[in-house]
Amino acid sequence: MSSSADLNGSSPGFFITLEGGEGAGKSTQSRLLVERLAASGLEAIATREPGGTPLAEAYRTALLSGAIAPLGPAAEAIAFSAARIDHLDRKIAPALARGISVVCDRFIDSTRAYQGALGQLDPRLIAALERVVVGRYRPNLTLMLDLPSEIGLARAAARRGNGAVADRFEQQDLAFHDGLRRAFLNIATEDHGRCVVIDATRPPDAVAEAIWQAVTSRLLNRRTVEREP
Ligand code: T5A
Repeated sequence: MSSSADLNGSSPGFFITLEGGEGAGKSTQSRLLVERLAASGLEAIATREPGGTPLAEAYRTALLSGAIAPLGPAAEAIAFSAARIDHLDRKIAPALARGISVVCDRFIDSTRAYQGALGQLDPRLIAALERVVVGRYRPNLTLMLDLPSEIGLARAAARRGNGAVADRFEQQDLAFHDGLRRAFLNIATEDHGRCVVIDATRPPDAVAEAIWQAVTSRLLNRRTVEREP
């Protein structure tokens, strides 16, 4: 596994991210995973991007309203990254330093997929932003919640309810969301040491069980083996 949030050090905290298209179930599963980690004796917090701190939530409002969209995908990538700096500095890094696991709904792979692959940004810009912003705080494990775009968009629309307006990214057409799904799957293939693809079409409990198996085999059991004399 690449440089990650202190997996081999003294901190028992893990940095776990959930990624995937709109309505894939990331928020639902973040909450369930934090509960399961707590039940197994690991203190954990759920957080999200963009957001997680007051300043980053202000960026979220601007980004999801579409106010930054006219400036183009480079400006959006920079704004998501600025929000990420505050989120890392004020919430993620301090929690990990205290041995608290962090479960984050979206992180660097969303920038890679939305602004990088679909925004057609130069991969060198995305890589440079990650290097400057994320540094050593690479996730220990990324769970890619995969499902057909139509299902995810229907879930997101049902949750939003009648009359509420879709945000700047949900408003994109189906081809955009299909491309997004491919981009996430490509990331998972390229970075298979960090990523596990989870079939998110199943009921929430079944998805949660698949996630727990991935967390157990990729993180919890591995650490036990690493610490054996
Ligand atoms: N973005 C973000 C970028 O472009 N670049 C970046 O760098 C970052 C960080 C964030 C937007 O910003 C973009 C990507 C996004 O477009 P958001 O509101 O956080 O916006 O959007 P999402 O992350 O897509 O969040 P959603 O809330 O829409 O979807 P979730 O969290 O994946 O799904 P969830 O859990 O809220 O579930 C949606 C509905 O489905 C039901 C739930 O009860 C809920 O009603 N549900 C299920 N139904 C059936 N079966 C299951 N297994 C279900 N799981 C959940």
